[in-house]
Amino acid sequence: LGFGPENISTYGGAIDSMYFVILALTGITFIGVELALVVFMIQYRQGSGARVRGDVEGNNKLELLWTAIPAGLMALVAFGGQSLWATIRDPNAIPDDAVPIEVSARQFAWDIRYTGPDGKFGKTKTKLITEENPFGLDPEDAAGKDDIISDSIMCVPVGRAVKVSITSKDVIHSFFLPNVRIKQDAVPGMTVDIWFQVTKTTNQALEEWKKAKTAAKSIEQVTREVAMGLLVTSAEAISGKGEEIVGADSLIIDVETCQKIKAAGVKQLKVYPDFDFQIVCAELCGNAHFKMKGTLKVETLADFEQWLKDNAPS
Ligand SMILES: [Cu+2]
Repeated sequence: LGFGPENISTYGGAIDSMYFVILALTGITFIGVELALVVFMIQYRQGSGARVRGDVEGNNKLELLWTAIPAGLMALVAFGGQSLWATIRDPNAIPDDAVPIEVSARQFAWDIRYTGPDGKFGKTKTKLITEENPFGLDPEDAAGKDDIISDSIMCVPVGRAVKVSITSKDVIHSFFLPNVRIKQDAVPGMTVDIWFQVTKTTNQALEEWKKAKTAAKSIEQVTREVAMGLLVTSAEAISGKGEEIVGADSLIIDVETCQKIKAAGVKQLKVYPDFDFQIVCAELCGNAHFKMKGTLKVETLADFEQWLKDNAPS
């Protein structure tokens, strides 16, 4: 319904709808109450001569009504959201075939662990935790030999459920995937499981976004924006020649490239800034909290398996 960033999770749409219903209920109530306040302020302002008539001690009917209506609305919201809450947060609702992933938060990054080919996480010991061994993997345990550890990049397969077990090594953080509509506190000494399933890959989202949202800009404007720090990772020429420069894959366009593009005769182009789904920390956790970001890479199952292989311990 247009709140927040694009939804890419199976249950995100239901959360957005519920968000809208609650916003509508509370919004209408807010406007009604504020309007009544303003009307009474004007009506009974000093010097208006207006006086409250009769007894203001109490009106049982009115009091019953304004207690019953909010209570009813609250109950409606609570019961209406119950099944959605259960789908998302009931540990028994986590699909059995979900890909297991562990997340351990620290100031100011996310350590992420996969089981590796054996499907088992190796044993860990808190006292073995170091910068090089962020999970404290026990070298004695064979199950841990193939565990894959990634710093702040979480790769997940599209269309498959993923189970994430979240904890923290230092202070309370909050693991937040805005596009997936999931947020869970990362608490030291405690592990909480969440799950989600993503409906489109990063590449699909990027292609759709390119089609829908990108307007052509003049080469002069692009040069200015790049000079000011916009990171452009691909572009498309609209008029003039220069396809060979602009069309190159995984090209980072800097001011110098802009000048080349201009010299080649391109007057207008569409530029595509760097695009990724983000992992953010939603709990003020220290002085670099704002930098505590990660990347959620959504790949096809084949590319996900390739990513695991590429990141396997050597
Ligand atoms: Cu944090």
